[in-house]
Amino acid sequence: MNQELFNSICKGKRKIVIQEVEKEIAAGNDPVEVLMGSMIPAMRDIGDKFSRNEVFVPEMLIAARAMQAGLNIIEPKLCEAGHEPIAKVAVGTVKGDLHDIGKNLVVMMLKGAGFEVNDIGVDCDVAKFEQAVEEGASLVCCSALLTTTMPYMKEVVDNFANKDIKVCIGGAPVTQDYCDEIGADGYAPDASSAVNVVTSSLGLSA
Ligand code: B1M
Repeated sequence: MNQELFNSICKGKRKIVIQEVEKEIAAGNDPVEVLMGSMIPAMRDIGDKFSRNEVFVPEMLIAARAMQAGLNIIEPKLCEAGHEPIAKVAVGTVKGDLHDIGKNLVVMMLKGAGFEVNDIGVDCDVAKFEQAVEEGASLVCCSALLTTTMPYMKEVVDNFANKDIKVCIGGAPVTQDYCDEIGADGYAPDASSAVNVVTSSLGLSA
């Protein structure tokens, strides 16, 4: 774990985050390791502090901005693999939900695995997912971070139920049980497993 990177995300020190991520990449360290070992744990830590009322929304926001600055450096490294696009998918955070870091990671991992990804952003209603499908996506990924927005995933699933479009879901409050309950095609607990779930839902070999 890079403690300096972890601390600077927690404290929202964007410039130090950029420096530390650049240092890690220059040293030849695996970007996925940097992400999983230092950056994601920092976001988890800030969330735990928020739960204990030790930090508030502004601190979460500056931590998220610092995290995103680091992700912007990591993204091109993950996508350097240079695969031919294997399928087109769309990824969005559902209606009412503005959390986008996990969604951005899913986008990055899918791109890195060779998918063409339409990132449709946050606060996506069914019409936005529909539009992405009209633009060529054969599978949509829904992200939700709030227990209050998670139920919207069922509306997306129901919308595509009789069409040949797969729906995969994920996000901190989402579980495999919930996936089964609403009839989604797949659930992934993290961005790396999202690649496997999307791949198998589309019937592609890993
Ligand atoms: Co928010 N927030 N937040 N927040 N926030 C949480 C989610 C919370 C758990 C904090 C807490 O209480 N401990 C809590 C939700 C509680 C609940 O619903 N039960 C919460 C709350 C309450 C709120 C507000 C309501 C606070 C308020 O205003 N009073 C508000 C809601 C705004 C809204 O969306 N309408 C709010 C606002 C914000 C900020 C804007 C300040 C900021 C978001 C900034 C941004 O995203 N640009 C923020 C943040 C940063 C967080 C925490 C601290 C971190 C989220 C994060 O980025 N995690 C979060 C606490 C936590 O998660 N522990 C919290 C890191 C990220 C890498 O993980 O997103 O889980 P995650 O994504 C993972 C997996 O879940 C999975 O892969 C990702 C990578 O491995 N995954 C998928 C995600 N989507 C997937 C889709 C897939 C597959 C896998 O498709 C197939």
